[in-house]
Order: sequence, then structure tokens, then C-alpha cells
Amino acid sequence: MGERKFNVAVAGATGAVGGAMLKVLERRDFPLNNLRLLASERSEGRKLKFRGEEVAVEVMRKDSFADIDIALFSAGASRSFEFAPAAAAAGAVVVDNSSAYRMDPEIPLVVPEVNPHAIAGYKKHGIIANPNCSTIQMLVALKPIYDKAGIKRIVVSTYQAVSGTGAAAIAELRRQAEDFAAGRTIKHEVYPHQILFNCLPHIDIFLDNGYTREEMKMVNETRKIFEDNGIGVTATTVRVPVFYGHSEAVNIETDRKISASGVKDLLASAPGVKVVDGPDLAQYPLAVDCEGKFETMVGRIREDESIANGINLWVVADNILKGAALNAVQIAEVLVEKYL
Ligand code: NAP
Ligand code: 3JM
Repeated sequence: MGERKFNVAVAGATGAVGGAMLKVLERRDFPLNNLRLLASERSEGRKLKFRGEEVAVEVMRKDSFADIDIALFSAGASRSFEFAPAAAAAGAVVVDNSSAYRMDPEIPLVVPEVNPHAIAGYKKHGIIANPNCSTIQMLVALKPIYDKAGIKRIVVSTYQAVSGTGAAAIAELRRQAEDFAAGRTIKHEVYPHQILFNCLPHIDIFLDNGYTREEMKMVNETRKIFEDNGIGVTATTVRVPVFYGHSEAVNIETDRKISASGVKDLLASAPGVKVVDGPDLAQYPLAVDCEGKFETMVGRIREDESIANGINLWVVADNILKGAALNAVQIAEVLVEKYL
């Protein structure tokens, strides 16, 4: 990395993802000159700690991005539609965590371990989209297999943490646990049902085809990132009472035969992956072990004995880190190393 330092804005700095962005910028020692924290009117006057200093939160406006080099957005899709073009017009490169631009064919959709070459496409509109959390960790695990054996079809079921919904949902699960322990009635506001001791097969809204939008994000984003419209993907996405860490049961059918031990060997040296697969010692990836970690953990690697070329995997990552903040900062790192 060169000598230059960059001006960075974090849009949605007071949120679950925005807070993690600040910690990731610190942990990875990002070459930062000036940091601007943006949120809604509700947060005006708040101060957040960064590298030991207090930084005041400002209200995001269209003119908030003068002299910003990189704007990391995590303030929701409607805010991205409203403010990301203004940030790009002011000369910032936007890395957007929302679903707003992901499927726009003129906007790159990037997981640095999977398709870093696509970052170059930011030049057209000044915006790069971060994929959905569930897509990111699945493709980090599948990319080496895709390159070696080809993948025809993916069948995935997710077990997703409440932190993916944001700060209010983390508070709701905690409150339900406290109310349960105290013998009080359990109330819900964020989710349509109680999440404590429950599994909700409902993430984002339902679409006309009976799938949720979260499920279709996994289908469409996988095709775009792998640049493979022929790959079959089908998903069931489920919210579970876990604070941090999405888990996924992933079944794949490959074009060519690959053994379970072949997959283990491939993943052992794959970027961003840690193999945790010691069934004799009850070792496998767990959400609670992934909290705060940068790696995507993969275990339970075994052959699907019901078809000729099938593999089953269990894939877990910190949804707020690799699923959002870390992936965005990794994209920013490639930008400063190669393009800015
Ligand atoms: P959150 O905890 O609810 O935080 C929302 C953030 O957006 C807060 O900082 C909030 O500021 C800010 N905000 C809301 N309305 C705003 C406005 N009108 N102007 C400026 N800022 C505004 O949610 P989160 O979990 O951090 O997620 C935020 C967004 O990131 C999501 O909506 C989603 O688009 C994206 N996300 C992506 C992934 C992924 O898979 N890549 C995962 C999670 C989230 P206040 O505190 O002032 O209200
Ligand atoms: C994760 O403003 C919104 O509707 C954002 C909702 C949201 C998204 C999204 O669609 O951007 C909440 C949590 C995501 C996501 O990563 O797709």
C-alpha cells in the first residue's frame, strides 16, 4: 500500500453494520485521513469512538460527500437510492451494503475472494455493491469447488442471526429472553412472530413466486457473481434466535466428481476460509465461535450419497463482518491499492 491516506464517509454509522465498519477500519489499519460519520436526524449530536477519539455524527445530506474518496453505505436501500448517486457525483466511490444496486447490470457486485476483477467496473457509475450476507459466505466457500469441479446446482437452507435485521432486532431477542426469564409475557415488534425459541422461514418480504426476497437474492446474486446464468440455485432462508453468525447447510451437485477429502484439501488453502471439520472431537463451525472473526468457517464436509457428484457442507460466518462490514472494507482496500 502506498503513502496516500483517504477520506472515508460511513453512511449509517450508528447502525449494527456501520458500527462494525468502524471497528473493521481500526482492526485492518485502513489508510485513513479523515473520517465522516453520517446518520439520520435522530443521531445528531451523538459521538462515536474511533481510534481512541470521539467523532461527531452528522446528518446525511446530498452535500455530505465533498472531498470524500470512499463512502461506505449501510443506511438501508432507500437511503442508498437517494444518496449514493450524489456521493458518486461528488467524486466518492460508493461501496453500498444495501440491495439497492446489486442486480443493476452496470454496477459491479463483488466478493473480493471470488470476483475481484469486477471491481474495475466501478468507473461507470462510481458505485460497487456488496452482496447479501448469506450469498457472500456461501460463495467464499464454494468458489474453489466451482473452479475445480464446476457446480451445476446449489440447494441451500440458512439459519440466520437477528443482527442481520439491525440493532432493533438484536434488542428484541434480548428483551424476549429477559421477559421469558422473568416470567413476563413475550412481545414482538420487529418480527411478525416471537423469535425466541423459534425459527421463522421468513426473511425480507414474500414475492409472487412464493419465495422470500432474501431467497431470491441468493439465487440472483450467485448467478451474477459467478457470471453463470446457467447455475441452478434454490434457497430456504430462516431467521433463528442467534445474535451473531449465519449458518448454512449447502448441498451442491458438481459437473465433475470431487471427493470429500478433495474438497477439504481445496478449502484448506482457500482465501478467507477456515476448515473446522473434526467430527470425532465434535468440531464443526458454530455461530458463537464465528462472532468477531474474519474467516468463513466450513465443516461437515461429506459426499451426498444420493447422487453421483454431490457434496454437503456447513458454512458459518459473522454476518455483520464478512457478511457486510468486512467485505465492504476489503473492497475499499482493493480500491486504494489498485484504482485510487
Ligand atoms: P440498523 O442497525 O437499523 O442501522 C440503520 C442505520 O441507518 C443507522 O445508522 C441509521 O441512523 C441509518 N439511517 C436510517 N435512516 C436514515 C436516514 N434517513 N438518513 C441517514 N441515515 C439513516 O441497520 P443495520 O443492520 O446496520 O443495516 C443497515 C443497512 O445495511 C440495511 O438496511 C441493509 O441495507 C444493509 N445491510 C446489508 C447487509 C448485507 O448482507 N450486506 C447486512 C445487514 C445490513 P440512526 O441511528 O440515526 O437512525
Ligand atoms: C439486509 O432499506 C431496506 O429495505 C434494507 C433492508 C435490508 C437489506 C436490503 O435489502 O438492503 C436489511 C438487511 C439487507 C440486505 O443485505 O439485502
